[in-house]
Amino acid sequence: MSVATHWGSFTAVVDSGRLVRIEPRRDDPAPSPIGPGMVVAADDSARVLRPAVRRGWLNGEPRARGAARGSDAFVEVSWDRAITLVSDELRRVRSQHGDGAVFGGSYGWASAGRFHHAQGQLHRFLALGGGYTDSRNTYSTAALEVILPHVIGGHPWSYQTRMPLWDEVAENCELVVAFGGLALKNSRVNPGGLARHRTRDLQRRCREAGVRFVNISPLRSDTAGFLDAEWLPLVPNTDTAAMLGVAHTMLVNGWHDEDFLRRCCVGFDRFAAYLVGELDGTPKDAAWAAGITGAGRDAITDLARRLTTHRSLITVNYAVQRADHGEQPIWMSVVLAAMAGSMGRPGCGWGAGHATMDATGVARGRPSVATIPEVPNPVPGFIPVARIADALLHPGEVIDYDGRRLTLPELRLIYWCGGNPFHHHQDLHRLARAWQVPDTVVVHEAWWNTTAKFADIVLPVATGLERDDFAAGFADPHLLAMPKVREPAGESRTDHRVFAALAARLGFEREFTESRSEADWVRHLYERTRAQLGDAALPGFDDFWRASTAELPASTGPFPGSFEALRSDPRRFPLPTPSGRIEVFSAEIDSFGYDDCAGHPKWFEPAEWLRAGLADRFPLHLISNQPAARLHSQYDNGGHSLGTKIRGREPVTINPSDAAARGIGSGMVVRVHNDRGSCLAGAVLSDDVMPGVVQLSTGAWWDPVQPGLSGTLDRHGNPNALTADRPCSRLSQGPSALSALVEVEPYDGPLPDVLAFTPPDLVPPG
Ligand SMILES: Nc1nc2c(c(=O)[nH]1)N[C@H]1C(S)=C(S)[C@@H](COP(=O)(O)OP(=O)(O)OC[C@H]3O[C@@H](n4cnc5c(=O)[nH]c(N)nc54)[C@H](O)[C@@H]3O)O[C@H]1N2
Ligand SMILES: Nc1nc2c(c(=O)[nH]1)N[C@H]1C(S)=C(S)[C@@H](COP(=O)(O)OP(=O)(O)OC[C@H]3O[C@@H](n4cnc5c(=O)[nH]c(N)nc54)[C@H](O)[C@@H]3O)O[C@H]1N2
Ligand SMILES: [Mo]
Repeated sequence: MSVATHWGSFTAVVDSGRLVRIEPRRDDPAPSPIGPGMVVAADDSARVLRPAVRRGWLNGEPRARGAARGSDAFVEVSWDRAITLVSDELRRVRSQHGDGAVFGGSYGWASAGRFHHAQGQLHRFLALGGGYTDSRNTYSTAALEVILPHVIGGHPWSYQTRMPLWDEVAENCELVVAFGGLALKNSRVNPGGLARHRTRDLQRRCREAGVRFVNISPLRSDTAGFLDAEWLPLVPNTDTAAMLGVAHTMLVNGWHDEDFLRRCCVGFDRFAAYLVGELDGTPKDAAWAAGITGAGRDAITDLARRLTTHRSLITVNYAVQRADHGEQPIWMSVVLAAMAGSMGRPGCGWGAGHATMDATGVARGRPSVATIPEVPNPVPGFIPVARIADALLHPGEVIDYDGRRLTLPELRLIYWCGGNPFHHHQDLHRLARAWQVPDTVVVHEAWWNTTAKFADIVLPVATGLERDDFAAGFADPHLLAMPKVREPAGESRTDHRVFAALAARLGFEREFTESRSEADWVRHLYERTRAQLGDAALPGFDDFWRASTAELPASTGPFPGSFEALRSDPRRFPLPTPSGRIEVFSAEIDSFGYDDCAGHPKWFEPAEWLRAGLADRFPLHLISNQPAARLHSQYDNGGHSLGTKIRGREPVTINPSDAAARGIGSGMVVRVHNDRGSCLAGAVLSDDVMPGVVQLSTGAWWDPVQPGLSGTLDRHGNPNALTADRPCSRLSQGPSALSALVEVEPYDGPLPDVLAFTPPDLVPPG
């Protein structure tokens, strides 16, 4: 039977209802090893088998005091009782505190599937029930999503259809300069699923066509070996300074594309004045950039020369903007590409996120595919996604966001479905404190991960293997059948079935289900897609289900906002910005008057970086990048991720010179720490990491020794025990996970057992 996941398509081998194996599909040239490992997790001891309620909550103990969430035992209850508790509490909170007191922002990747999409189901349910406070933007690219509409205009994600594809790079481009690299591990996934992994072979094609690659990153391994990339490691978070140094060199040598800047951009003069130091007396020249970034002066000058004498592409990944002032490297990369002379030329110019997902740089899009229908949310208020702890700790406070003033709402009930905040949020100690504030936390989960342990009511849900659905990934031209491979574990139910039961209790079941069964919905959404495309474009549902895949017709656009069109005739093809051109200077951003985001790209010192005073005590920069072995925290309990652990801990990679200076040997358990917290991890020594940097991937389930104690040791290795909950700037309020300093030392205390995958104390139903 076919299996569709965010990390690819597989085949499940099932024997009398039992899941035996998950195998890669033969037509996938680069299948992800995450798939086969899913079997280990399907029935592990961490599965949530019955609805469960935190003991203190059930006893009606004061909710806003103490630190019971995260350490209490749970009482298992019947589904009927659980549905009563949740529906009564929703009714109480709505009537006493208003609909905006219900937080349904519920960020997270959930699972593939057009119908059983966790957030889609939750939002539909909460909107029909009166509304909810939502969240805006993503943990992935909040800074990019807010800055790009000012600079190049259009939808925050429209850059994905406006940047060159690998094929076009292979054909037209000579030099790719990648800020943050092009890590193939990241192209293992694609949101919503994918039929085949294509990035590796397309990158190979570029190399075979003679394209040269420069990997600007703290990790050599951020480009594949076969690309033979030149490695230019920079002090982390200094990309903007490097780009400014390159830009200055272009400008003073007259190598920049004056014609394009004049016709197709606005405000270059204002920026140039900053570049040469007219106002602050500091020219942002190659020597200045070298002093900040640690890259040699010649390397900066050389980049300027090569970028302007070759058909070049500047691409920037997402990690560089998940940092303090993360808006700047994105904005500056656009400006640098505009100066370099290749902007708007086929296969060249500028891009973001090449290789961060399989489809980015592979395809521009696919036709639209129906999903669980949205219902307008009657509550207009929202929070920037990463400001959740702020909202809980400081309701009523007013914050800036993209030129607006937002009042943080008072949240009384948190409803999370399809995400894992106790993996994804920065400074988990602060989140754990904030989490004690609301009256009630409801979580739908399949496993007793940290977020489930920090809830009041946990409702066990079926996984993507345990329900019928179909998938369609971002920019992937396939529909993929997702037949139920096995029955839901224990008493777990689909999210939809839970919401339907709650809606029935609250009096809007018909509106929620539209009187369709789950099977009817899946068929209905497929048939709607088919009708939209013209019936001939796709087979009937039964044929599709038998074949398990169907090819979508090619997506022909339109893809507005093209830089090629802009270059050809900026009057006829203006960009959707206020000036109709690329905004090197944005009068709008300038008018906001922010001290942490000016009217043009600018170098701001990060709060934490290797040249900060704090580095005296914490001299290593923590790179908490995406994990190769799982999707964030998903399937950390799967066979593949478990197999990468070192004495049960998440691996942390450190340069041999830094390890030697600290007496750290390969395979040793170490303690990574700073003023916010500490975690254990297993040491890996490698020259692939530049000196001064340690790399610890995200997603190991947070395993605090004392969940209520701020700064408590994490036994397992989640980097968010160490990161800062600090917004990028007042403009985007995005997360800045990649700006954190730490120290590492051998851990010679008695090794505590990892309890991340052990359920809390469960009191069986009485
Ligand atoms: N330090 C640091 N932190 C980071 C980042 C970083 O670079 N550094 N990166 C950030 C980024 S880019 C992201 S996108 C976030 C990711 O953060 P998340 O998207 O929250 O992480 P996931 O592990 O994918 O969490 C998905 C959760 O949904 C559950 N789930 C899966 N399917 C279903 C379903 O059908 N129904 C329900 N109810 N639940 C389901 C899974 O069990 C899992 O617990 O992390 C962010 N955090
Ligand atoms: N296997 C796998 N793939 C994934 C995911 C996953 O969980 N697992 N998550 C997906 C998601 S949600 C997202 S948003 C994307 C994220 O895509 P990215 O944000 O691009 O991915 P990361 O792995 O966080 O970072 C890539 C590299 O950026 C480099 N880097 C970090 N800081 C800096 C810096 O200051 N300067 C420079 N020049 N480089 C820096 C690091 O060396 C890191 O390895 O990945 C997606 N792909
Ligand atoms: Mo992400």
